[in-house]
Amino acid sequence: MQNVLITGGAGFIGQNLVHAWRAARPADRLVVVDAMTYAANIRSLEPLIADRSIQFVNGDICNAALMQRLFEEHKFTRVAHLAAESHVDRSISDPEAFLQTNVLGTFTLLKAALDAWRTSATLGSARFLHVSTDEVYGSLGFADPAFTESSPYRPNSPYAASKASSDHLVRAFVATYGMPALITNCSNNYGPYQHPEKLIPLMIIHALEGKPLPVYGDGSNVRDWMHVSDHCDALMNVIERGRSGETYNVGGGNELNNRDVVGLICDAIDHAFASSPDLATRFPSCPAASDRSCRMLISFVTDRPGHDHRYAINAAKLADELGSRCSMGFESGLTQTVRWYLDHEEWWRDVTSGAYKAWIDKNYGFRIAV
Ligand code: NAD
Ligand code: TDX
Repeated sequence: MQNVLITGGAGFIGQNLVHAWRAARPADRLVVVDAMTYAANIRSLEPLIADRSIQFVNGDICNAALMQRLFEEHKFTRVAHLAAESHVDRSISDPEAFLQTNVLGTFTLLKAALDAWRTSATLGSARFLHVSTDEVYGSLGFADPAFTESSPYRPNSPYAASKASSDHLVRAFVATYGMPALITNCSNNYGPYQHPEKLIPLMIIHALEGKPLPVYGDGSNVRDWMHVSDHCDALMNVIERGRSGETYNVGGGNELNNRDVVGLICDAIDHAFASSPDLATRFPSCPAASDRSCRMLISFVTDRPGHDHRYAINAAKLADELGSRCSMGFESGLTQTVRWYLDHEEWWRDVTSGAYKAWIDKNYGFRIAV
């Protein structure tokens, strides 16, 4: 039985991890801490909060006194650190929060964990998993080999630079203080509960509403897509079985350019409308409601500044050492994800309209940033 802290547990990957952890390790005590930024959503966690399967704390990882108190109170033996500002476009227009949470927040959490584990003499058995990204390695050319754990760090966006800084802090805590920490660097995730600002949910929702599908530049940028359920399985495996102090790359092995991803989303929606006539009534503005392809909405727009060309992950270390492999193929994962957004219209409408913020304020008293 472990006492587990999951930071950022109300975010996209965090919510999926909380559910996966609860199902896989029912004896563990789970505490979720999340600052409830615009990216957070606790609707899916409500049943677990209500029946006390998890404890939810509305708090900021930059708050050193709170972090210290949580470690004292709960005697955490495992930390899965996911809390972050995560959207590259926001980091370009407003980078400050990225430095605050991703760099200073990670430092504050590391220090609280180290102090608590030193005091209780549990450094030898505790585990701190820092969840990071492939973006720290920068951009690959189309013919370059995939990133390995020894690829040099070359971050290009303020987001990537802030995550790279946090990785270096973790590394420094391992080398300097013997912190029992591990790092994972994962490729692009997709799946249920992803915020509609990210490529896949944004395109699904725009297509359903008949809005343009804004592909940056010429759409040739490549990402390595991974279903969030495979990422969560890998995280639980690494925190328990990974070698302390090591980095593990996590990747989907599904390299696709953005043009192709958006085309596949359009095809999946067209197909869903063809087999479910009620969708045309629910989403009358979608081209598929009048037997046209959603592809007609694809629109090439101004490129993202500093837009990385290609990410690709070599996940051989994770597979060879720990046996973790992706089980979800991209096309079936994407079809399931399109289905999830079709079946959870209220969830994403509440996020995009802001109704969720008002609801959570009324029911929980949390003020969510815009
Ligand atoms: P997300 O933006 O959906 O969720 C982040 C969560 O962190 C939110 O609930 C937010 O409220 C919370 N948070 C932000 N600042 C906080 C603070 N100061 N204190 C406490 N909580 C705070 O992000 P995500 O996509 O779920 O990503 C989770 C982690 O995984 C991040 O560290 C990200 O860098 C990493 N990652 C994401 C991907 C991806 O494709 N989404 C890929 C690789 C790695
Ligand atoms: O409207 C869009 N049009 C578009 O062409 C958006 C939102 C994105 N894009 C492109 C930019 C990227 O090449 O699609 C690709 C994916 O974009 P995002 O969903 O914003 O993801 P990305 O920038 O690749 O970063 C993601 O993967 C790594 C996550 O947001 C990060 O948190 C994670 O670390």
